[in-house]
Amino acid sequence: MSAGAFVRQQSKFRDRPEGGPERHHLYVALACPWSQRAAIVRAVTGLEIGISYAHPFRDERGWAFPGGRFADEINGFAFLQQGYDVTDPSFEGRVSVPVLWDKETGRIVNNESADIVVIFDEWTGGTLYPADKRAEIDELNGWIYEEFQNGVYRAGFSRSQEAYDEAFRGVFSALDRLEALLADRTYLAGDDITLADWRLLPTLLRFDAVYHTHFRCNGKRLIEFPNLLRYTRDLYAQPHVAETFALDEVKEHYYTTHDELNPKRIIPQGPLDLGFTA
Ligand SMILES: N[C@@H](CCC(=O)N[C@@H](CS)C(=O)NCC(=O)O)C(=O)O
Repeated sequence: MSAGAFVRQQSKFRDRPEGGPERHHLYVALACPWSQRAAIVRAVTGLEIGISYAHPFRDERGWAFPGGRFADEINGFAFLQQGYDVTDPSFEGRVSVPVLWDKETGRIVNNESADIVVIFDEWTGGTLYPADKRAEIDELNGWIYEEFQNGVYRAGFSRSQEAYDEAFRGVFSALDRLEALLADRTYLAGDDITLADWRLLPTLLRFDAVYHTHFRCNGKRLIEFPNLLRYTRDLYAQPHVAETFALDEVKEHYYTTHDELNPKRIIPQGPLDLGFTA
């Protein structure tokens, strides 16, 4: 890895839930791609679990619940930090979403989206992560996360030209690889939608509106990849998926929260056509 590379912190809470969904609650920010993964799997499986939405703007106090649509009806937290503090008073890392919360013990069970989507799938019958496809799904998840989904962040938060160049190359080689894969497959692992698809989708939805501009991933736009665009449109049109995509929140979050990248906090008007919403 190059000097000046962005390194994401490891998720701290990785426990398995005790009991079923009714005992739990999900905290997300729809602005956040890792949160949207969890929100999508909750929505498409019809999982009955309560959900609270953090406000898209984040300052040094972290994810907040200022009220209205962005209220925490379960614990009345003003900041998600409070949930981290009661779970582990010695926690000094960054307060991240999504969070799976145990209402009985009053603690965070898990704050890793990759785990949370598997838990949700198990609670709803396990059809999105079938045993015979697991190895293939895991292999896809590995490079897609590394090169593409975390790669856009590494490009955006690079502190050197070299680190940026390396991340940029990874992002576009992953997009080329996905484009080639989708030339003869409907979904990543074949004819059926799996967790690999729902994990990937949030990054594709944000690509042209945010990563292309804000994170300098401007080699090409998503709409220039015909197979990926077809695939994104298909997934976006599945029942309940569009409800989890809050474009205004996404744009507000990225363009107003990262002052080192966009100090004037001006939110771009475009793109006028994302290609998958119509
Ligand atoms: N590995 C975690 C990453 C979650 C994550 O990084 N979330 C971001 C929002 S997109 C966050 O909450 N960051 C808080 C911060 O950096 O202060 C997951 O996938 O659940």
